[in-house]
Amino acid sequence: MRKNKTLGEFIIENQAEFQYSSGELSKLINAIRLAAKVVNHEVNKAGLVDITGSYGDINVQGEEQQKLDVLAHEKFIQTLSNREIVCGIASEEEESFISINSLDHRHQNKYVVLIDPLDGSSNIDVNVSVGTIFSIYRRVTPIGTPVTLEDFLQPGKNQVAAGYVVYGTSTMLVYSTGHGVNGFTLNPAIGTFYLSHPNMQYSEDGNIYSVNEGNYIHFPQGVKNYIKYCQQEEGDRPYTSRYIGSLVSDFHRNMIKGGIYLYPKSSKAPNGKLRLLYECNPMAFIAEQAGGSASDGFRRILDLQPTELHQRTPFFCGSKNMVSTLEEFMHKSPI
Ligand code: P6P
Repeated sequence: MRKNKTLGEFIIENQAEFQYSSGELSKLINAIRLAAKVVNHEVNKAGLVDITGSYGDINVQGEEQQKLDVLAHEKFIQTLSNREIVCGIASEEEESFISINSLDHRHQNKYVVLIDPLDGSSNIDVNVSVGTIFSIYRRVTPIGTPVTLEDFLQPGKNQVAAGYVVYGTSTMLVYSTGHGVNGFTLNPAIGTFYLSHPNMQYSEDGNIYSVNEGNYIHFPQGVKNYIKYCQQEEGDRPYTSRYIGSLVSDFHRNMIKGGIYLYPKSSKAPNGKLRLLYECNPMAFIAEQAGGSASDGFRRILDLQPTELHQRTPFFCGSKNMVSTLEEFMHKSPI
């Protein structure tokens, strides 16, 4: 596949692959592309303009809302709302979903989008990369009726597309529509994304493990045993520990170099910290499309049936053989 193809060219060339085609995917990805460029501009100048620091508001997660969180949320909502294809949006920054009616007020739009507008935003003030994560489904309730919660509470295997933007040393848009994973790098001078990482693949094995070891004593025994396994001298172990504290960045590095990301449940976070619908499901979709896997320690993430918009799940994701080894440790010590 020719590198340096622009994202726009790529979308047009691959539009037919999107089973619900008729250009709707193009509009969706173009909306995300536009919002990503706007957010990238704001993130890159955050240190210069006093728009970082706490917004003073507290979001539904009970966390201080960084101003850029709010800005990113608003930009994605705005660009996704006026494309006549989205009937509803759920965001980490909003307690309930946002219903979007078609211009003819006949609820003709077919897709719902779930989004974490700026994941890892606590890293903004220390100039560490952050990301946007998005997940796209076709609605399941009848077209012509208002969108309902049921349209959002679909298992991750129903996703028609998912992706992330990583605002790092360079800004990249990485996404999949179910036909592999491709990465596009933004040339900020001209505001164009270019295909830089065609057909991204997780290696079956890796030697990087990513976990916040500060929580070690709170982890389930199976996770503790896996971490000790990673640290033993044998074969290509001890592995390397790399943890940025930004899911998108840790995931992206591990997909390129091989590795596993772990966010277990703990006595402090009995269901884990990460959100199933707009963090784990999209990242799991991309991982599987790239030949990796994603589990809650016992079950495939994409098979989980959601019951709440902001529900959390333990999350283990990356190189297939590393995730299955982790699962073996969890099965041996299931509590
Ligand atoms: P901790 C950021 O808040 C986030 O949701 C992920 O991006 C990141 O991997 C994780 O939480 C970091 O959490 O508890 O290790 O600081």
